[in-house]
Amino acid sequence: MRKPFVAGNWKMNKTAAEARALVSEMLPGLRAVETVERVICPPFTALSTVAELLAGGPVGLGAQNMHWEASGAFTGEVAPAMVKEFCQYVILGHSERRAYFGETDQTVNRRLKAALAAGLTPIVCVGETLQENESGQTYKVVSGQVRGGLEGLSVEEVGRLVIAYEPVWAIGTGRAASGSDANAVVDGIIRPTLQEVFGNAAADAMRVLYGGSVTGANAAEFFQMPGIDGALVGGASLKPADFVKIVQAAA
Ligand code: G2H
Repeated sequence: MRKPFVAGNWKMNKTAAEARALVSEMLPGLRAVETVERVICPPFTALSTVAELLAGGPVGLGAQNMHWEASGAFTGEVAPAMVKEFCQYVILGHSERRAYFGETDQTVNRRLKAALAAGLTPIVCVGETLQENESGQTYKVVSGQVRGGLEGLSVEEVGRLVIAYEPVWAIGTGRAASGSDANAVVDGIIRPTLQEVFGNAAADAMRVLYGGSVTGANAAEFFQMPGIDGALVGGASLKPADFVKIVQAAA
């Protein structure tokens, strides 16, 4: 009942010219997997180029962040309407934004409200660090990120977003969580928190992705889990054969 969802987070990789070549290579394979909602999230500077390649097709386009203000004196920032001009999706609160750029649950919440108001589908990232995991704080941290990030949203708004669970210790390290570890957080922390705050139906309907060193070789292990509805893919989304394989595994 929850449509599988796979998004590729290119992070700070690929010029517009390189993006054109990469998307052209993976597009036929991505187009073919109709039962999966599939999304590519290149850097801002490649959005216009990639939007042209995806126009009118089934593959969605997302940005990797955006500001909450509509316009004004915010040097270096990108506004919701600027993202919406090219994209249908936006990643918010990625752990790299939290760790390196001061992102907090409060700023994620502001971005999230602005993204929903702009008609974008937000992909909201949550996840604990290694130190938090090892000191038994996973419940507190992840549940707190869900509560804080989604604070003040209506049930209808919660129905228009996707959550990505990305344990920070598994990101870009080649050390993926196990499928059952990830599922334990998704169905043992994230959905119960949603249930408490927004009710049963909202918790059941929420698509929750796993992210962190997902590859063509390990994707199926996550997609077999009852609570995991797809993946947010970093490194492997830059490899056409691997990314198409991950999307196929989600079908
Ligand atoms: C987690 C993920 C994509 P990777 O950041 O958001 O990246 O798959 O490279 O661990």
